[in-house]
Amino acid sequence: MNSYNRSKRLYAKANKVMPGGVSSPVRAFGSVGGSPLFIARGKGQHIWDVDGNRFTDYVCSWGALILGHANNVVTRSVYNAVKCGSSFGAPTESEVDLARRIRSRLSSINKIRFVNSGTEATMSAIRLARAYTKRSKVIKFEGCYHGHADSFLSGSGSGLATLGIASSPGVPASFASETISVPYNDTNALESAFAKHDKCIAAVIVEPIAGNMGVVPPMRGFLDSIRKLCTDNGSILVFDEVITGFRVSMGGAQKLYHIKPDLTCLGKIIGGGFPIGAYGGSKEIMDMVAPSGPVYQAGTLAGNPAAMAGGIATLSSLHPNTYALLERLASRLGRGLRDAAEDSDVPVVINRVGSMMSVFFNSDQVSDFVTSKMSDTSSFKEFFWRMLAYGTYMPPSQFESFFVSTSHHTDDIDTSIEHAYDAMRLCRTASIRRHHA
Ligand code: KE4
Repeated sequence: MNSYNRSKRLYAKANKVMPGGVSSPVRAFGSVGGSPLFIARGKGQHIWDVDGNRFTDYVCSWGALILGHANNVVTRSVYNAVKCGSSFGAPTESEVDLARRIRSRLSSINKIRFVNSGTEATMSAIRLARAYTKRSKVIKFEGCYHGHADSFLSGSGSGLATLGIASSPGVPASFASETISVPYNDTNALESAFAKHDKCIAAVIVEPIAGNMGVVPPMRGFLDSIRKLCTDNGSILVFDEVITGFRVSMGGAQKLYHIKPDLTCLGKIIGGGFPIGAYGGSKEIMDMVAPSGPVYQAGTLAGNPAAMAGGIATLSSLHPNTYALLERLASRLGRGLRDAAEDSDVPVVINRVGSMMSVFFNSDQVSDFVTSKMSDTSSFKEFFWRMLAYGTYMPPSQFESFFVSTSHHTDDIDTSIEHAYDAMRLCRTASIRRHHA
């Protein structure tokens, strides 16, 4: 049995100086209970907590570390960059390099602006879409999460779903009224929203593969219908590819589903584990961004050398066969977890696209936020802690995605699956006990 004593002591200290003892809510283990683990270091597919326990990591910094922890190429590249200075507040060659590498992979991007987080990317993209269309209303989808900007905090996934927060206080009703939430995968609801707000919709922002209500893939035709409705109504289609960008293919979800968005938001992988975000699109739209145009957006550390070096090293390590490897590893994990659940007659649905997946303790298809929230979070919690005890670190929420990196090996996957058989048996027993209590 693992000891988590040092983590517990640190958590008690952390709670005295930081809200919830964490720098981001979903890290606090809110929906699985107990104290969060404090992580001391990571290498490849493994992380070690401050008590010295080693875990196979399927969080991978929420998807940022597609090459695993402390990848040698990334680490060396960032070290060499910061030896020359960490920030100049001036243009650098590496920003041009990374911008050109992204542009060469995402044909919808002619120009790109770097920022410091996915939130900044989506917030800026929506501001730009509103300026370009001279409209104010934005449509998002229930269960999707686009960061914590005021426009996005109603009916959102990720930490809000994890903590059961329907919409955050502090967002004026006047702001919230400009955002319309409709169910994911519901084309009829989207058509109705467009009809109701005729020619007032500045943008539709969507996770082309939802990752923040757990993984929910787009149903056939869903993304095409969004594209057509935006085109027909003169609205901007924003693909939030902060997770999916370079995760599900070299060209992200837009390449996988052959959809050309008007704006794309990126983050996570393009920084190789360093603070980053980006938004990009056509020259016509992007040239509206200051200083080439009037739409203001700025940032002291935007395009900083560390994140640029991390991104360049990461993207230069990704090749078509990378995705074949990730597919083999992730499909093995998904199949194994499903088999382990079936072996104990635990109702589980696995949603997976490439190396992003979720295990829903649910007997029905999970295709939107309503069905996702019908999952048995008590069983997820049981499973989470059993797997943690065995040395498998899963995302501490039913409403997040597992990730596999290129540093995971089949024996890591097989060990996790082996442990899942036992964890599922214990879940089954606990579920029976709960139902008879
Ligand atoms: P950041 O501001 O956290 O860099 O990115 C916001 C964001 C935007 N769009 C999508 C699709 C995202 O998934 C995110 C952030 N993802 C969450 C986890 N699903 C970050 C984890 C956290 O909030 O601590």
